[in-house]
Amino acid sequence: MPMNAPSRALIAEALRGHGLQVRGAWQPDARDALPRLAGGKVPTVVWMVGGVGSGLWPAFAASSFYADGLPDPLDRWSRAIGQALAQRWGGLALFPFDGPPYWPFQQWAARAEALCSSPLMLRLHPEYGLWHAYRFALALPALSPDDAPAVRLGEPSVGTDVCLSCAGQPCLQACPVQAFDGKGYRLDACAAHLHSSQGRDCMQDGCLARRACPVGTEHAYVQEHAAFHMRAFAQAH
Ligand code: B12
Repeated sequence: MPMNAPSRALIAEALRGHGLQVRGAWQPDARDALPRLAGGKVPTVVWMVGGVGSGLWPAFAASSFYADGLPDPLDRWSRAIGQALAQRWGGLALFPFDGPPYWPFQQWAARAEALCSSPLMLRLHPEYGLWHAYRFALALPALSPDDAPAVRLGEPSVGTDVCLSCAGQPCLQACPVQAFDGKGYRLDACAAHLHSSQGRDCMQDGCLARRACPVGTEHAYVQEHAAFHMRAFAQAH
């Protein structure tokens, strides 16, 4: 098998020590306007890589990136891992935080596995709920023959919209400043709250609206991980 066609199992193995997971794959076409790979090759498959729950937290928190005091440690940690794997397999790593313009990670993610939109505008996974996010995508020149029949490639998201049938939609009731109305997100209201003393709960334990979702609560971020994201978010806004 060519070195540039790692199987899903091999990619998963390379990610395990970092606490990251393969989140499915999709097959790009010209409309996706992806960059060419080394040697002018067109990418054949894009593997989505992300974190589920706080799976990445122990590895990231133990890394030099977390401790070095420089800005954006999680993004720099992701870039180091993504670029090393891309180089190993003759591909390219694409990152959710490179932009604007940003790569449409949420649309890509829905092509790789079954997800639905949520009133919080985060994608909801049937098992992990809102407790998952993406660290990079690996665009590779070839798909391993081991995977061809097994991976979900470019199918539209299926399944019922879990949020539409959710009784009471607690996520929309939980935000102390009504930052969400199911159609938009009032970033200013959210950020002002986080900077006030009333925002301590969200800052310490994570967004109250996200925590109100009844799906996948066993995957909720551990306190340190939640606080890390909230701090990064509040510092930027
Ligand atoms: C810009 C951005 C933001 C901005 C949003 C500004 C705005 N109103 O658009 C700000 C800074 C507010 C933000 C905040 C957060 N974000 Co953000 N953000 C992004 C980023 C970098 C780019 C989005 C974008 O413009 N994409 C370009 C368009 C073309 O791509 P797209 O796939 O079509 O994405 C859009 C649509 O899918 C749409 N959308 C998604 N769901 C729904 C649902 C409805 C009803 C509607 C109308 C639209 C809609 O929103 C997306 C952005 O406009 C993405 C990473 C990425 N590259 O996608 C993360 C991303 C969307 N964010 C993410 C997260 C986790 C957060 C935070 C929770 C972070 C935190 N504090 O922990 C917060 C909270 C936001 C919230 N609750 O809504 C995750 C979501 C993971 C998931 N499960 O879906 C992403 C994918 C990053 C990642 N590494 O995984 N974010």
